[in-house]
Amino acid sequence: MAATNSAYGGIRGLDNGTLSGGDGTGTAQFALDSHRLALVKQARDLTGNLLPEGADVDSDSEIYFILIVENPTAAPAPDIQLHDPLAIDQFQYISNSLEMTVLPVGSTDLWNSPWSPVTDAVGSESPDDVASVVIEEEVSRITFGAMAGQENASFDLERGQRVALRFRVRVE
Ligand SMILES: [Ca+2]
Repeated sequence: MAATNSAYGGIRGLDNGTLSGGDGTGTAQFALDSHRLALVKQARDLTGNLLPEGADVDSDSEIYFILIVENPTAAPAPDIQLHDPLAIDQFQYISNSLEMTVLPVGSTDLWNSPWSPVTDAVGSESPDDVASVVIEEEVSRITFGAMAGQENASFDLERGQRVALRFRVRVE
């Protein structure tokens, strides 16, 4: 979505020319581009095969969930935040299985890219890294980025990059 915005006054006392005509039609127009970054969630088996949507999975089997966000824009996307609540009666989070990777948009082999471990912990006084898992009575909350209530380190996604977070669950 792009919108051309007009500034209707000088900025900090600087006459930027926008007041000609008094309607913002002066020379100092600027454009604001805002993009909603798409979030993709995948389910894969333990060897990385993509499970089709609605696929049956056996009780007690383990699968991966992968959350992927791409920034195809020409500007960095600051402060990416993801929240994936898992109902415990459906999926049991496998402890210490969080991993992340960052790679260029369009690269095809996500599964075999280098994944780095991320801890389940939130951190005691300050975040220990960019993601964490908090197990509650009915929900496992997997979060990424500086989310209110479960603050991890913040994460900025550079332009043209894609970040993915993966973890294992056991199907109940
Ligand atoms: Ca952590």
